[in-house]
Amino acid sequence: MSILENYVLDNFDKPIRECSDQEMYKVLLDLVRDKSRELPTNDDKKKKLYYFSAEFLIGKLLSNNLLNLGIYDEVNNELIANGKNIMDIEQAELEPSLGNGGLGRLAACFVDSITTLGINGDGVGLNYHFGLFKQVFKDNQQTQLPDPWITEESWLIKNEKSYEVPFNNFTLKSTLYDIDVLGYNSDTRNRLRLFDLDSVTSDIIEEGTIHFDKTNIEENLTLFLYPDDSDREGELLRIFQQYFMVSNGAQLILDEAVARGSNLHDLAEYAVIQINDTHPAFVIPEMIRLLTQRGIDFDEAIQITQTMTAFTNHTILAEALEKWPIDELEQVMPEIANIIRELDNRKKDEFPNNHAVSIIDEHDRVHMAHMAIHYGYSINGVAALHTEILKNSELKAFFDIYPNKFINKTNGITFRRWIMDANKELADFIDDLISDEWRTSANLEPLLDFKDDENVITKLRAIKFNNKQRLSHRLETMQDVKINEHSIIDVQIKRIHEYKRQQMLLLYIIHKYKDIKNGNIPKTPITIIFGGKAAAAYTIARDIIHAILTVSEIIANDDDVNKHFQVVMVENYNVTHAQYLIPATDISEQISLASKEASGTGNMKFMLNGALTLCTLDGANVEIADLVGEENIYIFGKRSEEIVDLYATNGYNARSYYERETIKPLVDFLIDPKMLELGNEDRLSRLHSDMINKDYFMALIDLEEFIETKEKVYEDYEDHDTWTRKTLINIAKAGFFSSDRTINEYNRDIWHLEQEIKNVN
Ligand code: RUG
Repeated sequence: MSILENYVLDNFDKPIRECSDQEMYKVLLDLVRDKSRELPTNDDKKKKLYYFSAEFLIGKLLSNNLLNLGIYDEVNNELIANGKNIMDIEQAELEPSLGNGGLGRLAACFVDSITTLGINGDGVGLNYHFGLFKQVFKDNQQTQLPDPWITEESWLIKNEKSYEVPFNNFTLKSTLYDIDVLGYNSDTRNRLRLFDLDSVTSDIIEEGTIHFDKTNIEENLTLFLYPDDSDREGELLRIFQQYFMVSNGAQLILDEAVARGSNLHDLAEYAVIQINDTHPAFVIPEMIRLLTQRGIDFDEAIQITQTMTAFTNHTILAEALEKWPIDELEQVMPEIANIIRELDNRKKDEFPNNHAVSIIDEHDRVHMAHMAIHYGYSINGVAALHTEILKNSELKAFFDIYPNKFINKTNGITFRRWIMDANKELADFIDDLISDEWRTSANLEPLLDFKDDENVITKLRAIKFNNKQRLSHRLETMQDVKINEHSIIDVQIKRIHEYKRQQMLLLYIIHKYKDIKNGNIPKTPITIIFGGKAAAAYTIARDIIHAILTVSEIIANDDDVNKHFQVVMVENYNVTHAQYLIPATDISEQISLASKEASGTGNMKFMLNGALTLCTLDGANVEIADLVGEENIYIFGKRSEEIVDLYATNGYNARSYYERETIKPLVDFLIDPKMLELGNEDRLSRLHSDMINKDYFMALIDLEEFIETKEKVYEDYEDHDTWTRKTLINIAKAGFFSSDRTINEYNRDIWHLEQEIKNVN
């Protein structure tokens, strides 16, 4: 009997051919769940990693799990033989809304690699019912709606475990849901452990909004990821969420460690915690509290916790380095506030007069990162440049006292999702050229042997074109937008943030629009695509989205221009969209203000899929440039040291750039009558004024060089063979960015867990 027949007959009592896509999705879900359950967890191994993260942006799981189980081809062939298309079936799967951006996607790549390498490690987080939000465009503006994703047919499996979390005036009892995490050809599985609350209900959300009563903790706790924290109630809710997550996680750790034989004094031999960004940092005082509750002396509890806790920093932006008022912690969890005071007192005694390393500052705010650095044994940045900036400027005061705690771990991406699943045609072609050994080793360097092979170059171009067609089809069905499959596809997809400088690309678009109006027609048509969400309370980011959508409408309506130039903003950008966009892209926009992007991971995905990077020397772009060489990447803009210096000396004046004759007309276009006719005057004038008077992330400083470099990139594209040869070199050099390499390094240098010996690049 074939792999699917039994399942289909059991479920629906009819042949595959007669099942709907929805029914086939159910069949495949059952099949994958059964196969996963046959795999043992790693519980027989003594020590275990707990990767604590507020976000796990896992994306759809069906294809990925089939791939990891090694049955994708068998299933796919049977589907094809019965007139079914797996891509259509996958439409039935809702993408879990458990993350926001790079931080959450990194966590998802990591759990995949952890399992692939046979490491005993689970992810610990929360089960948000409505995710961050669903982005809907209305009148060229972003609106936010709940993004429900949990149905009978999601991957969540209810677990019996439940813990009590003691808040100030009440206790909440959790429910635990697991999602199995499969590794590539792995004979064990791990899990995402997502804590939830049965009493949470959507009834309290105001219809058509993401607003709800923020004080009703029992009913709202796990509704949304990052609920609006622009007022005190919102801050308190975030603290409730964070404490709920870590208290459950810490209780789980103790339970499991004791079950495996720990006497708690030796807990660090049984468990290691990785704190992903500051959101889970309360796990430190909570673990200390739980250990003392179980009879361990306070000093020893601190020491045990410290030897088992490591911290990853993902940003140098002050706004994202959380600081919570101590009185708010007192209101939510007084015992934890007391422990934090004690932890702070000890460090104030140890480092008198060194205010920069206080946990509680002079405004009575708790610096979560400071607590994690003092009371953890390791702190890592996520790209070489980022770690250097941490050591030399942002966290210098800590580096001076704990030089040995600092370590770099450059991010990575799982090749299972980002090429084997997202770009099957390219993956298969690579197999043909260099055998499929790269699928486990991530070593793509043998591709370099083909860089002068005309057939290979031609085939790479054909694959890119097919991926453009696939993208075009998707945009047409999802958003009713038709793009030109023969155009240059130029893409910036990431959270909308001023430091990422979507507004700088927008100014380029205005330049190009004017240029085409003046008769300078591009040789090949150009399509610029944006994707990304702006935090609901981040006004300027929402203004930027509005300006992009308004300019794109002007261009679309202009018959002098629209044949040559198109601007699209993908609605509700998510992992699934990324899987279509990235393989189709020619130009990867990585244009953050140098020093501000900790790493970036989209940059790695694009490179792996044969896009050329247009970038500043920021985050992991620096490492991409080192790998591919200057002739295979496009670099522009001020360097990180100059920018750090400008901030230190207050040396940037936006207006002096604005006054330049090349720049003024571009910025002023934001309030051109054409724009005001279609757009919202408040939003456009606010953005206009901000760019002239503030421009905190210096979009104008690099604008002229950016325009120049972009023109050079488009010109270079015209030499198709040279361009494609460069893309091949990029693909061949992408192996370093496999998350298997990253996780191998975390394990070697930080976690020290049992690992299967795998051939990791
Ligand atoms: O902005 C950073 C990215 O540069 C990085 O690649 C990613 C994963 O390390 O984390 C992103 N990040 C940082 N997302 N949220 C934060 C706030 O701390």
